Amino acid sequence: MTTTPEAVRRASPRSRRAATPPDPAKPLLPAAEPVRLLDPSGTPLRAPADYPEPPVEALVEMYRRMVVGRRFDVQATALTKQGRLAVYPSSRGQEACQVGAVLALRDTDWVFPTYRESMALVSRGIDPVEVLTLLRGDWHCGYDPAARHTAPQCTPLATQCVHAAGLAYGEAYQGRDTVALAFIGDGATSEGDFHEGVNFAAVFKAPVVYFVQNNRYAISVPLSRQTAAPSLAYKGVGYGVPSEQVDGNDPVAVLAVLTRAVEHARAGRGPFLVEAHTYRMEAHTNADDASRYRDGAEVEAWRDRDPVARLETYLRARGALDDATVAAVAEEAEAYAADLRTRMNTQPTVDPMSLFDHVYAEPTPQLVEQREQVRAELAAAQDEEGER
Ligand SMILES: Cc1ncc(C[n+]2csc(CCOP(=O)(O)OP(=O)(O)O)c2C)c(N)n1
Ligand SMILES: [Mg+2]
Repeated sequence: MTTTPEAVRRASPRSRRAATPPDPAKPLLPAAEPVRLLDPSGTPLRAPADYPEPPVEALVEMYRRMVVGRRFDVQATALTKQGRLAVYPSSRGQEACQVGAVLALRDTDWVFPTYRESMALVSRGIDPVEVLTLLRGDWHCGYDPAARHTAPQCTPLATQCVHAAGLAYGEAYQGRDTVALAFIGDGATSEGDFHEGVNFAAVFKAPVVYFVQNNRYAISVPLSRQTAAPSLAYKGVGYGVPSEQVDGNDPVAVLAVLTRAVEHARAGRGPFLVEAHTYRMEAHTNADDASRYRDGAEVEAWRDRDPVARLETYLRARGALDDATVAAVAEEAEAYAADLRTRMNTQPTVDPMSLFDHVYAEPTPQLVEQREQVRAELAAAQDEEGER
């Protein structure tokens, strides 16, 4: 049989197509643009098929928790100025992420927070005084992690990523359908522990949601000096982890995307990575001056994308929120802040000697020596006080 050039030309496109294997990375890839269900003014956009809009009651509850959470955050910052808190990392501007993560989970699921997540923890129902215990300078995290299914707030960057992978693997191994959600910042995705945690979770199909809050800064380091990745969500794909990016100041989209990510993990399909594009409105902590490394125009531009106002506008337009409810929520937030103020305005009673407890099961000789030194210094100070 002779093959004419014409026959080859006609046959080749199809055979070439048939020979191209499907791209295995494609199902893992995030959307080209962050998922968005509301525009910055609060006007609804068409929900993508993968991310149906959450029920309206959940969104009203989200609004309530975001308002209370913001008021808590403002109060905590004020407490640092009054000397009642040693340090406070604000999450103002990140309310949709803080509350959305909590609402996407069950109470029996585990949260692995960083120092930035106080708002998420109070939104989980943990007593705010307990949440602020560590930031007040105590040696313990204030709440019972096992009872609240919430790990202590992690200051060593990204270490919570491996803790979450281990816990989630253990839960699945014991036949429970618990999901672990690990918060992580943009800067911390450059840490080895982030990569080790995501890789372990992927290989062993641990039910973890890695939730990257990309607030565009790691203290003073801007995102452009942190990574050359097109989006932090692409960091999951290299480990075989399906990943998504979402507008982190769009509360409806955040809840929709995280709900799907949690469902994916709970169904036994392994970890999921979500990157939320958001912005830290305040300085890194009260000890930082953000005006030294970012200009006011940038901050103002993000003020226009405020997540609380965005959700309020949307819910009012839908008829799901009225003046009376808005006023009642504001009143609840004020009462919450007043109660926190009162309880934080007391001098905590701490025994300096407790510094040495719980360090080791058997104290080292150095620790014993240091303990004796502190005991002697305290006794001498007390004698001096008595003589005056
Ligand atoms: C292992 C480690 N290295 C450095 C630090 C100091 N540090 C504290 S916060 C921070 C920036 C982290 O930025 P990012 O991950 O974006 O989180 P954000 O503070 O913006 O929420 C750094 C470098 C640390 N806590 N731990
Ligand atoms: Mg950051």
